[in-house]
Amino acid sequence: MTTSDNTAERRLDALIVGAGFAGLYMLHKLREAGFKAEIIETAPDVGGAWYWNRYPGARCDVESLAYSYSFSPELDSEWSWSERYAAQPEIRRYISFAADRLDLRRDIHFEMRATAANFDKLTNLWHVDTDRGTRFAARFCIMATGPITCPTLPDIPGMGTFAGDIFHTARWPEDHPGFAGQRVGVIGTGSSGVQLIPKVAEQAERLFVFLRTANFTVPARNGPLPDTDLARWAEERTSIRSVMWQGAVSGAGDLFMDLGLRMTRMTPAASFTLEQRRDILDRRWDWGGAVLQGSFKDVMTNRAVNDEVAEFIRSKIGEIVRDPAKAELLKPKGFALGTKRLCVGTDYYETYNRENVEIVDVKLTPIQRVTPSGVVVAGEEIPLDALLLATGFDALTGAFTQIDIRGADGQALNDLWRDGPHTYLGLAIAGFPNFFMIGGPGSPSVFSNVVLTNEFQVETIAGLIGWMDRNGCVRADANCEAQSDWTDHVNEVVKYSLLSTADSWYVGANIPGKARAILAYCGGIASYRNRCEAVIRAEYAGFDFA
Ligand code: NA7
Repeated sequence: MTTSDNTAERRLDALIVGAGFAGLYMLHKLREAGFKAEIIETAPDVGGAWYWNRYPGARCDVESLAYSYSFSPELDSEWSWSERYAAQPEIRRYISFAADRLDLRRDIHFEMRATAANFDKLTNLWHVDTDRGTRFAARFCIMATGPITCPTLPDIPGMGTFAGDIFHTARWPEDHPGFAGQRVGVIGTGSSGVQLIPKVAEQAERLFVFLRTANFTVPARNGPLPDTDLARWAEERTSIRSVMWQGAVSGAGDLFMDLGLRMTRMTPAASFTLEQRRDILDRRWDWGGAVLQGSFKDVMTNRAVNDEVAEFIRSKIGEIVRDPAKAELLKPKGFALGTKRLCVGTDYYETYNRENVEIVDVKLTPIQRVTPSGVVVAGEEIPLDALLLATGFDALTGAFTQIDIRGADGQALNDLWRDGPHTYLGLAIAGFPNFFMIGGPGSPSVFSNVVLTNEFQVETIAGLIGWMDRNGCVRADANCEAQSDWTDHVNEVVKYSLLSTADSWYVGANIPGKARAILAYCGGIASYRNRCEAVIRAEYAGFDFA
Protein backbone atom coordinates (compact mmCIF):
# COMPACT_ATOMS: atom_id res chain seq x y z
CA MET A 1 0.00 0.00 0.00
CA THR A 2 1.36 3.46 -0.81
CA THR A 3 0.32 6.40 1.24
CA SER A 4 0.20 9.88 -0.17
CA ASP A 5 -2.41 11.64 1.95
CA ASN A 6 -0.11 12.98 4.62
CA THR A 7 -2.12 16.06 5.37
CA ALA A 8 -5.37 14.63 6.74
CA GLU A 9 -5.56 11.99 9.45
CA ARG A 10 -6.51 8.53 8.29
CA ARG A 11 -9.51 7.48 10.35
CA LEU A 12 -9.56 3.83 11.40
CA ASP A 13 -11.11 1.51 13.91
CA ALA A 14 -7.68 0.07 14.71
CA LEU A 15 -4.11 0.94 13.92
CA ILE A 16 -1.71 -1.96 14.32
CA VAL A 17 2.02 -1.33 14.65
CA GLY A 18 4.13 -4.11 13.12
CA ALA A 19 3.66 -6.61 10.28
CA GLY A 20 5.18 -9.73 11.80
CA PHE A 21 3.33 -12.87 12.86
CA ALA A 22 1.29 -10.97 15.48
CA GLY A 23 0.32 -7.87 13.51
CA LEU A 24 -0.72 -9.80 10.41
CA TYR A 25 -3.04 -12.10 12.31
CA MET A 26 -4.45 -9.12 14.22
CA LEU A 27 -5.27 -7.39 10.94
CA HIS A 28 -6.91 -10.53 9.57
CA LYS A 29 -8.93 -11.10 12.72
CA LEU A 30 -10.22 -7.51 12.93
CA ARG A 31 -11.04 -7.44 9.25
CA GLU A 32 -12.99 -10.67 9.61
CA ALA A 33 -15.00 -9.03 12.38
CA GLY A 34 -15.82 -6.07 10.11
CA PHE A 35 -13.45 -3.47 11.55
CA LYS A 36 -11.39 -1.07 9.47
CA ALA A 37 -7.82 -1.80 10.48
CA GLU A 38 -4.44 -0.99 8.99
CA ILE A 39 -0.83 -1.76 9.82
CA ILE A 40 2.21 0.49 9.81
CA GLU A 41 5.55 -1.25 9.42
CA THR A 42 9.08 0.15 9.31
CA ALA A 43 10.42 -2.51 6.93
CA PRO A 44 9.63 -2.56 3.20
CA ASP A 45 8.00 -5.98 3.54
CA VAL A 46 6.19 -8.23 6.00
CA GLY A 47 8.04 -10.50 8.44
CA GLY A 48 8.92 -8.37 11.47
CA ALA A 49 11.99 -9.80 13.20
CA TRP A 50 12.20 -12.36 10.39
CA TYR A 51 12.51 -9.61 7.82
CA TRP A 52 15.49 -7.97 9.55
CA ASN A 53 17.48 -10.87 11.01
CA ARG A 54 18.91 -12.14 7.75
CA TYR A 55 22.51 -12.74 8.85
CA PRO A 56 24.14 -15.96 7.61
CA GLY A 57 22.94 -18.88 9.72
CA ALA A 58 19.79 -17.12 11.04
CA ARG A 59 17.35 -19.84 11.96
CA CYS A 60 14.52 -20.38 14.40
CA ASP A 61 15.28 -22.39 17.53
CA VAL A 62 11.67 -23.57 17.80
CA GLU A 63 10.60 -26.40 15.51
CA SER A 64 9.15 -25.15 12.23
CA LEU A 65 6.02 -27.28 12.54
CA ALA A 66 5.19 -25.63 15.85
CA TYR A 67 6.34 -22.20 14.71
CA SER A 68 3.44 -21.57 12.37
CA TYR A 69 -0.07 -20.20 12.54
CA SER A 70 -2.61 -22.64 13.89
CA PHE A 71 -5.78 -20.62 13.26
CA SER A 72 -6.26 -21.57 9.63
CA PRO A 73 -6.55 -25.16 8.39
CA GLU A 74 -6.00 -23.80 4.84
CA LEU A 75 -2.65 -22.20 5.74
CA ASP A 76 -1.66 -25.32 7.60
CA SER A 77 -2.45 -27.63 4.71
CA GLU A 78 -1.08 -25.43 1.92
CA TRP A 79 2.36 -24.94 3.47
CA SER A 80 5.05 -27.52 3.96
CA TRP A 81 8.26 -26.88 5.91
CA SER A 82 11.48 -28.27 4.50
CA GLU A 83 13.64 -28.45 7.63
CA ARG A 84 13.20 -29.30 11.27
CA TYR A 85 14.38 -25.79 12.24
CA ALA A 86 13.56 -23.39 9.43
CA ALA A 87 16.12 -20.87 8.26
CA GLN A 88 15.21 -17.18 8.08
CA PRO A 89 14.53 -17.09 4.29
CA GLU A 90 11.98 -19.91 4.61
CA ILE A 91 10.24 -18.30 7.60
CA ARG A 92 10.11 -15.02 5.71
CA ARG A 93 8.60 -16.83 2.72
CA TYR A 94 6.02 -18.43 5.04
CA ILE A 95 4.97 -15.07 6.52
CA SER A 96 4.81 -13.61 3.04
CA PHE A 97 2.71 -16.55 1.86
CA ALA A 98 0.30 -16.02 4.77
CA ALA A 99 0.05 -12.28 4.02
CA ASP A 100 -0.75 -13.00 0.36
CA ARG A 101 -3.13 -15.85 1.07
CA LEU A 102 -5.11 -13.62 3.47
CA ASP A 103 -4.78 -10.61 1.14
CA LEU A 104 -3.31 -8.44 3.87
CA ARG A 105 -0.81 -6.26 1.98
CA ARG A 106 -3.40 -3.77 0.76
CA ASP A 107 -3.84 -2.57 4.34
CA ILE A 108 -0.17 -2.27 5.27
CA HIS A 109 1.83 0.96 5.08
CA PHE A 110 5.43 -0.13 4.61
CA GLU A 111 8.52 1.92 5.48
CA MET A 112 6.59 3.94 8.00
CA ARG A 113 7.58 4.27 11.64
CA ALA A 114 5.33 5.37 14.51
CA THR A 115 6.94 8.27 16.36
CA ALA A 116 4.22 9.29 18.82
CA ALA A 117 0.85 8.07 20.04
CA ASN A 118 -1.54 10.17 22.13
CA PHE A 119 -4.94 9.27 23.52
CA ASP A 120 -7.60 11.97 23.35
CA LYS A 121 -10.01 11.28 26.20
CA LEU A 122 -12.70 13.57 24.79
CA THR A 123 -13.02 11.71 21.51
CA ASN A 124 -11.63 8.36 22.73
CA LEU A 125 -9.27 8.29 19.78
CA TRP A 126 -5.61 7.43 19.52
CA HIS A 127 -3.68 9.91 17.37
CA VAL A 128 -0.56 8.32 15.96
CA ASP A 129 2.20 10.28 14.22
CA THR A 130 4.68 8.70 11.83
CA ASP A 131 8.04 9.59 10.35
CA ARG A 132 6.41 9.89 6.94
CA GLY A 133 4.08 12.67 8.01
CA THR A 134 1.01 10.44 7.74
CA ARG A 135 -1.19 10.70 10.84
CA PHE A 136 -3.77 8.24 12.02
CA ALA A 137 -6.80 8.58 14.27
CA ALA A 138 -7.97 5.21 15.51
CA ARG A 139 -10.26 3.91 18.23
CA PHE A 140 -7.73 1.24 19.09
CA CYS A 141 -3.95 1.24 18.94
CA ILE A 142 -2.40 -2.24 18.95
CA MET A 143 1.31 -2.79 19.38
CA ALA A 144 2.52 -5.89 17.56
CA THR A 145 6.11 -4.70 17.65
CA GLY A 146 7.74 -7.98 18.70
CA PRO A 147 9.78 -8.68 21.81
CA ILE A 148 13.26 -8.67 20.24
CA THR A 149 13.21 -6.06 17.50
CA CYS A 150 15.10 -3.08 18.83
CA PRO A 151 18.85 -3.72 18.24
CA THR A 152 21.53 -2.35 20.56
CA LEU A 153 25.02 -1.32 19.61
CA PRO A 154 28.01 -1.63 21.94
CA ASP A 155 29.29 1.58 23.42
CA ILE A 156 32.90 1.33 22.27
CA PRO A 157 34.84 4.51 21.44
CA GLY A 158 35.49 5.04 17.75
CA MET A 159 32.68 2.77 16.48
CA GLY A 160 31.68 5.35 13.87
CA THR A 161 35.19 5.53 12.42
CA PHE A 162 35.46 1.93 11.18
CA ALA A 163 36.05 2.01 7.42
CA GLY A 164 35.06 -1.60 6.58
CA ASP A 165 31.65 -3.29 6.67
CA ILE A 166 30.02 -2.99 10.08
CA PHE A 167 26.57 -4.49 10.65
CA HIS A 168 24.33 -5.53 13.49
CA THR A 169 22.87 -9.01 12.96
CA ALA A 170 19.37 -7.53 13.01
CA ARG A 171 20.19 -4.95 10.30
CA TRP A 172 21.97 -7.19 7.83
CA PRO A 173 22.11 -5.90 4.26
CA GLU A 174 20.21 -7.85 1.65
CA ASP A 175 22.39 -9.84 -0.79
CA HIS A 176 25.67 -9.33 1.04
CA PRO A 177 28.47 -11.06 -0.91
CA GLY A 178 30.08 -12.70 2.14
CA PHE A 179 33.54 -12.47 3.65
CA ALA A 180 35.83 -14.57 1.44
CA GLY A 181 39.50 -13.67 1.98
CA GLN A 182 38.67 -11.19 4.75
CA ARG A 183 39.69 -10.67 8.35
CA VAL A 184 36.43 -10.51 10.27
CA GLY A 185 35.57 -9.73 13.90
CA VAL A 186 32.37 -10.82 15.65
CA ILE A 187 31.26 -9.21 18.90
CA GLY A 188 28.56 -11.16 20.75
CA THR A 189 28.08 -14.84 21.47
CA GLY A 190 24.37 -15.07 22.30
CA SER A 191 21.91 -16.92 20.03
CA SER A 192 22.67 -14.70 17.01
CA GLY A 193 26.46 -14.89 17.37
CA VAL A 194 26.30 -18.65 17.90
CA GLN A 195 24.47 -19.03 14.57
CA LEU A 196 26.59 -16.49 12.71
CA ILE A 197 30.09 -17.56 13.79
CA PRO A 198 30.24 -20.99 12.07
CA LYS A 199 28.98 -19.51 8.78
CA VAL A 200 31.50 -16.64 8.79
CA ALA A 201 34.29 -19.03 9.79
CA GLU A 202 33.61 -21.03 6.60
CA GLN A 203 34.16 -17.91 4.47
CA ALA A 204 36.68 -15.67 6.21
CA GLU A 205 40.42 -15.91 5.96
CA ARG A 206 40.58 -15.19 9.66
CA LEU A 207 37.83 -14.82 12.25
CA PHE A 208 38.27 -13.14 15.63
CA VAL A 209 35.51 -13.87 18.13
CA PHE A 210 35.47 -11.16 20.80
CA LEU A 211 34.10 -13.26 23.64
CA ARG A 212 32.83 -11.60 26.81
CA THR A 213 30.41 -14.19 28.18
CA ALA A 214 30.37 -17.78 26.97
CA ASN A 215 26.79 -19.05 26.71
CA PHE A 216 25.42 -22.56 26.92
CA THR A 217 24.92 -23.90 23.40
CA VAL A 218 23.26 -27.15 22.42
CA PRO A 219 23.35 -28.77 18.97
CA ALA A 220 20.22 -28.22 16.86
CA ARG A 221 20.60 -31.48 14.91
CA ASN A 222 18.77 -29.74 12.13
CA GLY A 223 17.99 -31.54 8.89
CA PRO A 224 15.32 -32.10 6.26
CA LEU A 225 11.91 -32.87 7.74
CA PRO A 226 11.16 -36.52 7.02
CA ASP A 227 7.90 -37.30 5.25
CA THR A 228 6.88 -39.40 8.23
CA ASP A 229 7.05 -36.32 10.50
CA LEU A 230 5.10 -34.24 7.99
CA ALA A 231 2.44 -36.93 7.70
CA ARG A 232 2.20 -37.32 11.45
CA TRP A 233 1.94 -33.56 11.92
CA ALA A 234 -0.84 -33.34 9.31
CA GLU A 235 -2.73 -36.05 11.15
CA GLU A 236 -2.13 -35.06 14.76
CA ARG A 237 -1.45 -31.33 14.79
CA THR A 238 -4.66 -30.37 16.55
CA SER A 239 -4.05 -32.72 19.43
CA ILE A 240 -0.31 -31.91 19.58
CA ARG A 241 -1.09 -28.21 19.77
CA SER A 242 -3.54 -28.75 22.57
CA VAL A 243 -0.90 -30.75 24.45
CA MET A 244 1.50 -27.85 23.84
CA TRP A 245 -0.99 -25.58 25.58
CA GLN A 246 -0.97 -27.92 28.57
CA GLY A 247 2.81 -27.73 28.71
CA ALA A 248 3.58 -31.44 28.17
CA VAL A 249 5.17 -30.70 24.78
CA SER A 250 7.21 -27.53 24.48
CA GLY A 251 7.29 -27.29 20.71
CA ALA A 252 10.89 -26.17 21.05
CA GLY A 253 12.02 -29.58 19.88
CA ASP A 254 10.19 -32.41 21.58
CA LEU A 255 7.20 -32.74 19.26
CA PHE A 256 7.99 -36.30 18.22
CA MET A 257 10.27 -37.41 21.03
CA ASP A 258 9.33 -40.78 22.45
CA LEU A 259 6.85 -40.42 25.27
CA GLY A 260 9.11 -41.71 28.03
CA LEU A 261 11.89 -39.25 27.25
CA ARG A 262 9.45 -36.41 26.69
CA MET A 263 7.74 -36.95 30.05
CA THR A 264 10.97 -36.48 32.01
CA ARG A 265 10.27 -32.74 31.67
CA MET A 266 7.29 -33.25 33.98
CA THR A 267 9.32 -35.21 36.55
CA PRO A 268 11.78 -33.91 39.18
CA ALA A 269 15.40 -34.97 38.67
CA ALA A 270 15.49 -36.69 42.08
CA SER A 271 13.04 -39.30 40.77
CA PHE A 272 15.88 -40.72 38.67
CA THR A 273 19.18 -42.31 39.62
CA LEU A 274 22.43 -40.67 38.59
CA GLU A 275 22.83 -43.17 35.73
CA GLN A 276 19.26 -42.59 34.56
CA ARG A 277 19.80 -38.84 34.63
CA ARG A 278 22.98 -39.14 32.60
CA ASP A 279 21.15 -41.33 30.10
CA ILE A 280 18.31 -38.78 29.82
CA LEU A 281 20.78 -35.95 29.24
CA ASP A 282 22.70 -37.95 26.64
CA ARG A 283 19.55 -38.87 24.76
CA ARG A 284 18.25 -35.32 24.85
CA TRP A 285 21.64 -33.96 23.68
CA ASP A 286 21.55 -36.47 20.81
CA TRP A 287 17.94 -35.53 20.00
CA GLY A 288 19.02 -31.90 19.63
CA GLY A 289 17.47 -28.49 20.25
CA ALA A 290 16.59 -26.66 23.41
CA VAL A 291 15.04 -29.76 25.00
CA LEU A 292 18.03 -30.17 27.30
CA GLN A 293 16.75 -27.28 29.41
CA GLY A 294 13.53 -29.22 29.95
CA SER A 295 15.25 -32.48 30.88
CA PHE A 296 13.63 -32.45 34.32
CA LYS A 297 10.81 -30.51 35.92
CA ASP A 298 13.15 -28.66 38.26
CA VAL A 299 16.04 -27.59 36.01
CA MET A 300 14.93 -23.97 36.25
CA THR A 301 13.90 -24.05 39.91
CA ASN A 302 16.58 -26.09 41.67
CA ARG A 303 20.16 -24.84 41.41
CA ALA A 304 21.70 -28.24 42.13
CA VAL A 305 19.72 -29.85 39.31
CA ASN A 306 20.57 -26.93 37.04
CA ASP A 307 24.27 -27.29 37.91
CA GLU A 308 24.19 -30.96 36.94
CA VAL A 309 22.77 -30.21 33.49
CA ALA A 310 25.17 -27.26 33.11
CA GLU A 311 28.12 -29.47 34.01
CA PHE A 312 26.94 -32.03 31.46
CA ILE A 313 27.12 -29.35 28.73
CA ARG A 314 30.52 -28.16 29.95
CA SER A 315 31.79 -31.74 29.68
CA LYS A 316 30.53 -31.91 26.08
CA ILE A 317 32.37 -28.66 25.28
CA GLY A 318 35.53 -30.23 26.69
CA GLU A 319 35.02 -33.27 24.45
CA ILE A 320 34.40 -31.24 21.27
CA VAL A 321 36.92 -28.40 21.49
CA ARG A 322 40.43 -29.82 21.05
CA ASP A 323 42.44 -26.89 22.43
CA PRO A 324 41.96 -27.04 26.23
CA ALA A 325 42.54 -23.30 26.65
CA LYS A 326 39.83 -22.49 24.09
CA ALA A 327 37.51 -25.08 25.66
CA GLU A 328 37.94 -23.46 29.06
CA LEU A 329 37.07 -20.03 27.65
CA LEU A 330 33.97 -21.46 25.97
CA LYS A 331 32.63 -23.12 29.11
CA PRO A 332 29.92 -20.89 30.59
CA LYS A 333 30.53 -19.91 34.18
CA GLY A 334 28.93 -17.77 36.84
CA PHE A 335 25.26 -18.11 35.88
CA ALA A 336 22.70 -20.89 35.79
CA LEU A 337 21.78 -22.69 32.58
CA GLY A 338 18.82 -21.02 30.87
CA THR A 339 19.07 -17.75 32.79
CA LYS A 340 20.66 -16.34 29.67
CA ARG A 341 18.72 -17.78 26.77
CA LEU A 342 20.01 -21.22 25.83
CA CYS A 343 21.61 -21.05 22.38
CA VAL A 344 20.86 -23.65 19.73
CA GLY A 345 23.65 -24.00 17.19
CA THR A 346 25.06 -26.06 14.39
CA ASP A 347 28.78 -26.87 14.58
CA TYR A 348 29.28 -24.02 17.02
CA TYR A 349 31.87 -25.58 19.29
CA GLU A 350 33.39 -27.53 16.35
CA THR A 351 34.09 -24.18 14.65
CA TYR A 352 36.69 -23.36 17.31
CA ASN A 353 38.76 -26.33 16.08
CA ARG A 354 39.35 -24.47 12.80
CA GLU A 355 42.75 -22.92 12.43
CA ASN A 356 41.34 -19.64 11.12
CA VAL A 357 39.25 -18.98 14.25
CA GLU A 358 40.67 -17.18 17.25
CA ILE A 359 39.05 -16.22 20.54
CA VAL A 360 39.84 -12.83 22.06
CA ASP A 361 38.84 -12.82 25.73
CA VAL A 362 37.33 -9.35 26.05
CA LYS A 363 36.22 -9.98 29.62
CA LEU A 364 39.91 -10.06 30.51
CA THR A 365 41.02 -7.45 27.99
CA PRO A 366 38.06 -5.39 26.73
CA ILE A 367 38.07 -3.75 23.32
CA GLN A 368 39.56 -0.32 24.04
CA ARG A 369 38.52 1.36 20.83
CA VAL A 370 37.56 0.85 17.23
CA THR A 371 39.83 2.43 14.59
CA PRO A 372 39.20 2.87 10.86
CA SER A 373 41.11 -0.36 10.25
CA GLY A 374 40.33 -2.62 13.19
CA VAL A 375 39.95 -2.80 16.96
CA VAL A 376 42.45 -2.16 19.74
CA VAL A 377 42.74 -4.77 22.49
CA ALA A 378 45.41 -4.65 25.22
CA GLY A 379 47.12 -1.79 23.37
CA GLU A 380 47.44 -3.69 20.07
CA GLU A 381 45.42 -3.20 16.94
CA ILE A 382 43.76 -6.26 15.40
CA PRO A 383 43.31 -5.27 11.74
CA LEU A 384 39.83 -6.14 10.38
CA ASP A 385 37.99 -5.83 7.08
CA ALA A 386 34.56 -6.34 8.69
CA LEU A 387 33.13 -6.01 12.19
CA LEU A 388 29.92 -7.90 12.92
CA LEU A 389 27.79 -6.99 15.91
CA ALA A 390 25.68 -9.76 17.43
CA THR A 391 25.19 -7.58 20.48
CA GLY A 392 21.49 -8.09 21.14
CA PHE A 393 18.38 -6.03 21.71
CA ASP A 394 16.58 -3.66 24.04
CA ALA A 395 14.16 -6.52 24.59
CA LEU A 396 10.40 -6.31 25.16
CA THR A 397 10.13 -2.66 26.20
CA GLY A 398 12.54 -1.10 23.65
CA ALA A 399 9.99 -1.03 20.84
CA PHE A 400 7.60 0.90 23.12
CA THR A 401 9.99 3.32 24.76
CA GLN A 402 11.33 4.56 21.42
CA ILE A 403 7.84 5.90 20.64
CA ASP A 404 6.44 8.81 22.64
CA ILE A 405 3.30 7.07 23.92
CA ARG A 406 0.97 9.11 26.11
CA GLY A 407 -2.13 8.00 27.95
CA ALA A 408 -5.47 9.59 28.82
CA ASP A 409 -4.00 12.26 31.09
CA GLY A 410 -0.96 12.94 28.94
CA GLN A 411 1.23 10.68 31.08
CA ALA A 412 4.24 9.20 29.29
CA LEU A 413 4.60 5.42 29.13
CA ASN A 414 8.34 5.93 29.53
CA ASP A 415 7.72 7.45 32.98
CA LEU A 416 5.28 4.74 34.02
CA TRP A 417 7.73 1.99 33.08
CA ARG A 418 10.82 3.65 34.56
CA ASP A 419 11.07 0.93 37.25
CA GLY A 420 10.03 -1.88 34.87
CA PRO A 421 6.89 -2.67 32.87
CA HIS A 422 3.48 -2.47 34.53
CA THR A 423 0.74 -4.18 32.54
CA TYR A 424 -2.55 -5.97 32.91
CA LEU A 425 -2.03 -9.52 31.59
CA GLY A 426 0.64 -8.17 29.26
CA LEU A 427 -2.31 -7.03 27.15
CA ALA A 428 -3.17 -3.54 28.40
CA ILE A 429 -1.86 -0.65 30.50
CA ALA A 430 -3.91 1.30 33.07
CA GLY A 431 -4.39 4.90 31.97
CA PHE A 432 -3.85 3.97 28.31
CA PRO A 433 -7.37 3.06 27.21
CA ASN A 434 -7.96 1.05 24.05
CA PHE A 435 -4.22 0.38 23.77
CA PHE A 436 -3.27 -3.28 23.47
CA MET A 437 -0.06 -5.26 23.20
CA ILE A 438 0.80 -8.61 21.63
CA GLY A 439 3.92 -10.54 22.67
CA GLY A 440 4.99 -7.66 24.84
CA PRO A 441 6.12 -7.21 28.44
CA GLY A 442 4.16 -8.97 31.15
CA SER A 443 2.99 -11.70 28.76
CA PRO A 444 4.55 -15.17 28.26
CA SER A 445 6.23 -13.84 25.10
CA VAL A 446 9.89 -14.97 24.99
CA PHE A 447 9.24 -17.63 27.62
CA SER A 448 6.86 -19.37 25.24
CA ASN A 449 6.40 -20.30 21.61
CA VAL A 450 5.56 -16.74 20.58
CA VAL A 451 3.51 -17.71 17.54
CA LEU A 452 1.20 -19.78 19.70
CA THR A 453 0.79 -17.22 22.47
CA ASN A 454 0.51 -14.36 19.98
CA GLU A 455 -2.45 -16.07 18.39
CA PHE A 456 -4.16 -16.41 21.73
CA GLN A 457 -3.53 -12.75 22.55
CA VAL A 458 -4.80 -11.63 19.13
CA GLU A 459 -7.99 -13.61 19.65
CA THR A 460 -8.38 -12.18 23.16
CA ILE A 461 -7.97 -8.60 21.92
CA ALA A 462 -10.31 -9.15 18.97
CA GLY A 463 -12.82 -10.76 21.33
CA LEU A 464 -12.66 -7.79 23.69
CA ILE A 465 -13.09 -5.25 20.89
CA GLY A 466 -16.07 -7.19 19.50
CA TRP A 467 -17.61 -7.45 22.96
CA MET A 468 -17.21 -3.69 23.46
CA ASP A 469 -19.03 -2.99 20.22
CA ARG A 470 -21.84 -5.35 21.04
CA ASN A 471 -22.21 -3.75 24.47
CA GLY A 472 -22.00 -0.15 23.32
CA CYS A 473 -18.66 0.54 25.04
CA VAL A 474 -16.24 3.01 23.53
CA ARG A 475 -13.42 2.73 26.01
CA ALA A 476 -11.69 -0.11 27.84
CA ASP A 477 -9.10 0.80 30.45
CA ALA A 478 -7.30 -1.69 32.65
CA ASN A 479 -7.91 -0.70 36.23
CA CYS A 480 -4.94 0.13 38.44
CA GLU A 481 -5.69 -2.58 40.99
CA ALA A 482 -5.92 -5.33 38.37
CA GLN A 483 -2.72 -4.07 36.79
CA SER A 484 -0.83 -4.01 40.04
CA ASP A 485 -2.10 -7.51 40.96
CA TRP A 486 -0.90 -8.89 37.64
CA THR A 487 2.44 -7.07 37.79
CA ASP A 488 2.97 -8.36 41.34
CA HIS A 489 2.15 -11.86 40.11
CA VAL A 490 4.66 -11.57 37.23
CA ASN A 491 7.32 -10.43 39.69
CA GLU A 492 6.35 -13.02 42.29
CA VAL A 493 6.28 -16.07 40.06
CA VAL A 494 9.83 -15.47 38.82
CA LYS A 495 11.06 -15.81 42.40
CA TYR A 496 10.30 -19.52 42.18
CA SER A 497 12.62 -19.82 39.21
CA LEU A 498 16.29 -19.14 38.61
CA LEU A 499 15.40 -17.01 35.56
CA SER A 500 16.08 -13.60 37.03
CA THR A 501 19.35 -14.54 38.75
CA ALA A 502 21.65 -13.67 35.82
CA ASP A 503 22.43 -10.32 34.25
CA SER A 504 20.53 -11.02 31.04
CA TRP A 505 18.23 -9.22 28.65
CA TYR A 506 15.38 -11.15 30.34
CA VAL A 507 15.73 -8.64 33.20
CA GLY A 508 16.93 -5.65 31.17
CA ALA A 509 20.50 -5.97 32.45
CA ASN A 510 22.05 -5.61 28.98
CA ILE A 511 20.91 -2.00 28.61
CA PRO A 512 22.70 0.64 30.69
CA GLY A 513 20.20 2.50 32.87
CA LYS A 514 17.30 0.11 32.20
CA ALA A 515 15.47 -0.92 35.37
CA ARG A 516 16.11 -4.46 36.49
CA ALA A 517 12.77 -6.26 36.26
CA ILE A 518 11.63 -9.49 34.73
CA LEU A 519 10.24 -8.50 31.35
CA ALA A 520 8.03 -11.45 30.47
CA TYR A 521 5.71 -13.76 32.39
CA CYS A 522 7.39 -17.05 33.26
CA GLY A 523 4.42 -18.78 34.94
CA GLY A 524 3.71 -20.94 31.88
CA ILE A 525 1.33 -20.63 28.97
CA ALA A 526 -1.30 -22.90 30.50
CA SER A 527 -1.66 -20.75 33.60
CA TYR A 528 -1.58 -17.57 31.50
CA ARG A 529 -4.34 -18.85 29.29
CA ASN A 530 -6.44 -20.02 32.23
CA ARG A 531 -6.08 -16.61 33.82
CA CYS A 532 -7.12 -14.79 30.64
CA GLU A 533 -10.04 -17.14 30.04
CA ALA A 534 -11.30 -16.54 33.59
CA VAL A 535 -11.12 -12.79 32.92
CA ILE A 536 -13.06 -13.20 29.66
CA ARG A 537 -15.70 -15.36 31.37
CA ALA A 538 -16.11 -12.63 33.97
CA GLU A 539 -16.89 -10.18 31.16
CA TYR A 540 -13.37 -8.77 31.07
CA ALA A 541 -12.92 -8.31 34.78
CA GLY A 542 -10.11 -5.89 35.52
CA PHE A 543 -11.11 -3.53 32.75
CA ASP A 544 -13.19 -0.41 33.34
CA PHE A 545 -15.52 0.34 30.47
CA ALA A 546 -17.14 3.57 29.33
P1 NA7 B 1 22.00 -11.57 23.22
O1 NA7 B 1 21.56 -12.89 23.64
O2 NA7 B 1 21.65 -10.39 24.05
O3 NA7 B 1 23.59 -11.62 23.05
C1 NA7 B 1 24.36 -10.46 22.91
C2 NA7 B 1 25.80 -10.83 23.00
O4 NA7 B 1 26.59 -9.67 22.76
C3 NA7 B 1 26.21 -11.35 24.37
O5 NA7 B 1 27.15 -12.36 24.19
C4 NA7 B 1 26.84 -10.12 25.00
O6 NA7 B 1 27.76 -10.41 26.01
C5 NA7 B 1 27.53 -9.53 23.81
N1 NA7 B 1 27.89 -8.12 23.95
C6 NA7 B 1 27.04 -7.08 24.00
N2 NA7 B 1 27.75 -5.93 24.10
C7 NA7 B 1 29.05 -6.28 24.12
C8 NA7 B 1 30.27 -5.55 24.21
N3 NA7 B 1 30.28 -4.22 24.33
N4 NA7 B 1 31.43 -6.24 24.22
C9 NA7 B 1 31.43 -7.58 24.11
N5 NA7 B 1 30.31 -8.33 24.02
C10 NA7 B 1 29.14 -7.68 24.03
O7 NA7 B 1 21.49 -11.23 21.74
P2 NA7 B 1 21.26 -12.21 20.52
O8 NA7 B 1 20.95 -11.38 19.33
O9 NA7 B 1 22.33 -13.19 20.40
O10 NA7 B 1 19.99 -13.02 20.93
C11 NA7 B 1 18.79 -12.35 21.31
C12 NA7 B 1 17.61 -13.22 21.09
O11 NA7 B 1 17.20 -13.07 19.74
C13 NA7 B 1 17.82 -14.68 21.20
O12 NA7 B 1 17.74 -15.18 22.47
C14 NA7 B 1 16.78 -15.28 20.32
O13 NA7 B 1 15.59 -15.40 21.01
C15 NA7 B 1 16.65 -14.27 19.25
P3 NA7 B 1 27.29 -10.36 27.58
O14 NA7 B 1 26.46 -11.59 27.79
O15 NA7 B 1 26.49 -9.10 27.76
O16 NA7 B 1 28.55 -10.33 28.33
